[in-house]
Amino acid sequence: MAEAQQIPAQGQADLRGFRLISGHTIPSVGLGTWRSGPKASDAVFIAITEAGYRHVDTAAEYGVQEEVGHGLSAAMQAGIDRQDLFIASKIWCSDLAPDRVRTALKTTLQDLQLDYLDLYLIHWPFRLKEGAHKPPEAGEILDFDMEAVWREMEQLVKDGLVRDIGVCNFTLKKLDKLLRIAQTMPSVCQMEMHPGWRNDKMLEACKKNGIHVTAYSPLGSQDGGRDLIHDPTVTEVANKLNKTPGQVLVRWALQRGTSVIPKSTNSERIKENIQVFGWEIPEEDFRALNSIRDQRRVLDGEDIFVNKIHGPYRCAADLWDNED
Ligand code: NDP
Ligand code: 1BO
Repeated sequence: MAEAQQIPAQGQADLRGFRLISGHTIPSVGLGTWRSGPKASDAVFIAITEAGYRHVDTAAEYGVQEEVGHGLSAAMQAGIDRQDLFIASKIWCSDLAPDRVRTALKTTLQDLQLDYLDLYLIHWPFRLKEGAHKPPEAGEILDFDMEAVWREMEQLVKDGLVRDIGVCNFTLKKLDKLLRIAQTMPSVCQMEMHPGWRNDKMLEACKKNGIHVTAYSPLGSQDGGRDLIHDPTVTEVANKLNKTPGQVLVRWALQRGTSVIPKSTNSERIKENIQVFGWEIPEEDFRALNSIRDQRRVLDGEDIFVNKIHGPYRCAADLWDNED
């Protein structure tokens, strides 16, 4: 069985883990599971038992929580302690109403075969009617009462069902609103981040407020994403350091102080993506990666939340509060 990627007691010195505002530690490299399909079970098992991952990222909306649960359960039967794992999931937009939060979490826990989550995130800050179309039809975007939903998330922490709570896909404006109403601080903000979309403004705002950032789609995502693996700057740095482009992209995220959740269902690439410790990207190469032009999101949410005619969001910029 693979050694865990041990988190040193002194914290984040070697970037294997980051201390959250709650005092808990998030392992810096996690396995993403979006679009992993039926392969999610094996991927999770291999990641934990052979590659040394201790952090898995999933979501109700990914439709793979049962498979992830099988993988986790098999890993625990093989001798991994639950307390050594960090499992994150997300509440979907159709459950963003105070009276639905606890039921949504309970379903997630049941699917994952767990009795608590390490991290529960608001997947997107928009409420959808149950069964909403993609893109939404008129009337399928409902009012999102952020304060009432956050109170319910806070209660999950108090009840020991969730260790930390957080958000994804927030803007400065929405973060500011949340910080004004929160009694329990968001520990984590998960956002798209890679050298093709650095999103420095949000990273700075989170750091200023003690909120840890997890970088999603670190390789440029999949199925119509951006091919950062073959980006000339990334491949040049990888060749120079004798690392793979995937490793350079994951390490870049760590050196920015973010945890990172590359998705793979391929056992070789799962192992490759966590071989990012004990070496670093030198300053000049880090700067080169930070200079990649054509900064743009891969996942702007338009397909899920924009109705160009009826609104309330008529274009992607509306979703991001015109901050990009
Ligand atoms: P990634 O940026 O992680 O890229 C995944 C793609 O890269 C897959 O096609 C994968 O294929 C391929 N790949 C993996 N490793 C390598 C490698 N070393 N070399 C070459 N190709 C590789 O995409 P995601 O968008 O999936 O983001 C990662 C995770 O972040 C998600 O799975 C999800 O958990 C989370 N996420 C969260 C979001 C949110 O709204 N909060 C939004 C989007 C993602 P293969 O599997 O065949 O290896
Ligand atoms: C549909 C959800 C986007 C990936 O998290």
